[in-house]
Amino acid sequence: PEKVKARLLSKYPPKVARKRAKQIVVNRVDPDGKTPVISSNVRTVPGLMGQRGCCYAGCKGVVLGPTRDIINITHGPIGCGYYSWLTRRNQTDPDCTADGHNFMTYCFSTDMQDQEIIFGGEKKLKQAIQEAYDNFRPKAIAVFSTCPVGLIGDDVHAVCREMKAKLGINVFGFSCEGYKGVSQSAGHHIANNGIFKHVVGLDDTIGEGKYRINLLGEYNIGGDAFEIERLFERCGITMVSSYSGNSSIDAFANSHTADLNLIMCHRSINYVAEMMETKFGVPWVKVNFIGGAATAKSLRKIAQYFDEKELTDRVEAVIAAEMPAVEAACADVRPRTEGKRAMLFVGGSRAHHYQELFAELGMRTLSAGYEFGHRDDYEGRRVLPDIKVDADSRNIEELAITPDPERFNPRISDEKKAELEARGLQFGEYDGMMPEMPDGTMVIDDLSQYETDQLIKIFKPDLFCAGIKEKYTVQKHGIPLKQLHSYDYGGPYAGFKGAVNFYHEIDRMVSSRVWQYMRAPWQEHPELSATYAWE
Ligand code: CFM
Ligand code: HCA
Repeated sequence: PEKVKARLLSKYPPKVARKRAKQIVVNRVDPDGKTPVISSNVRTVPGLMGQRGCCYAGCKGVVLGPTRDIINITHGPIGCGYYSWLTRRNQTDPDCTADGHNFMTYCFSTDMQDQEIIFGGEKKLKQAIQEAYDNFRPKAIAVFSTCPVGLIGDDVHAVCREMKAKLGINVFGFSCEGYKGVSQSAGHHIANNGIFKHVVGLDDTIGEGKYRINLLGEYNIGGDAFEIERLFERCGITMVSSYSGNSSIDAFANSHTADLNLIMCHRSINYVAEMMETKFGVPWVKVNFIGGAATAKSLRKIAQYFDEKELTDRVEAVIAAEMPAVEAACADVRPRTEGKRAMLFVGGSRAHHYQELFAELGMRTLSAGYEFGHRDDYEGRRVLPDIKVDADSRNIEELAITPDPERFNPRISDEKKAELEARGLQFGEYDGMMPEMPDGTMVIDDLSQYETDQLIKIFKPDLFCAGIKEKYTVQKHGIPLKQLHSYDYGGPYAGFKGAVNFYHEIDRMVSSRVWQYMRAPWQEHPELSATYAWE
């Protein structure tokens, strides 16, 4: 791997190579669980083609887009709204709320033109909010800023305050201009702050259910949340709110009444979990519903927390009833998937979570990395105190949260917490991706297209996992690509049923020779071939 690293860096100018050298790391795991340091959450070198998205994508597209009954208005040129309009395949079930509101099938935008860039866009934004209200009578309207909004100085927050007073519904804005921060990760933070400031805690009603949890960082891509909700229901666990797959604004408003937060995607939502713990006393634990064994383990964690025989028995009964089908499906495909080699370069959590599913299939992960994960997502939260806060991160507001004078209520006593910890339940912890990756594997942050091509040439993996921008270039190398963002029209892959779907999909992909049979035009007609001068 050290040689491969040197080869990846060899074509870069010295300054670029020095920067990338800190983001391309050969994993070493020592017995104390220490990992090498990886540089991450830093600016992409201009000129390198990367995988990342923008701050607006993280705020509107990722965190708030999946909420069905908030009208999300993109204040900006139409392309931003259009790109973030359900391309992520986040599903929802409007029958879950009484009014049946579902605005996700619409794309709301102020469709900013040159006129607004020159004379300002606040007037058009007010009109758009009014028009959305008149047509749909929603409970809430949210406004999302795109790059030009910050550049021309429109005050979306003032417009939202004015329209909130005028219409009498919740109207709030986000300064999530695309260029803020270094990736969509900044947008997650801004979205977390906004939802916490404007929505969480508005409804104190304690609903029914004995075991009341929130599921944080699960976005119902390809129906994942539906499968997890099915399991909760079977186990007798009540989900107060999900953040934010299949979610509604009323559930967010009430979510601080839950007794436990489960964090699926740590990167995108850890801020809400931390703030809810500080203000209301709700503890959080990390879960992972990707993989059969991981799902069973996560359900057991919930049972361990509530520590009541009734729940533990029921969770065990559900696992006993559902695992055999998962194990049978795995045993069926495993002779064909065993020993196959995968690479995963996705977002800020899936490059980690999906390694469990591949391990169940007997597949090896040669190399993996996040687009925009931070050091804690790679190395574990224990490195949080060592992370240097740079100017780009300092630009993102950090809310000062204190315990609520009336509503702060620690859900479990310190003694009980210590007892559960002694029994292995970790609170407020995430160990990150690297401690679970084998020694000598390559961990690469913010992978570039050039590095993608080189890795494929050097390793010839059996499967490459990434997104739509990488898909076709990888297939042109003769390697199948599985989109771990949108799932390529497939899914769900979470929970027990999801694992079975995934096993079959991966069997199909690594057992098919279709991409190797493809011949590019220049391979059949040598006169079309050309070489780059620098190669
Ligand atoms: Fe979390 Fe996500 Fe991901 Fe993410 Fe994303 Fe996504 Fe992703 Mo695409 S919230 S970090 S910003 S798990 S949209 S559902 S697939 S990059 S790995
Ligand atoms: C985003 C959304 C995205 C993009 C996926 C891809 C998603 O980052 O804005 O590049 O294929 O999951 O839809 O991550």
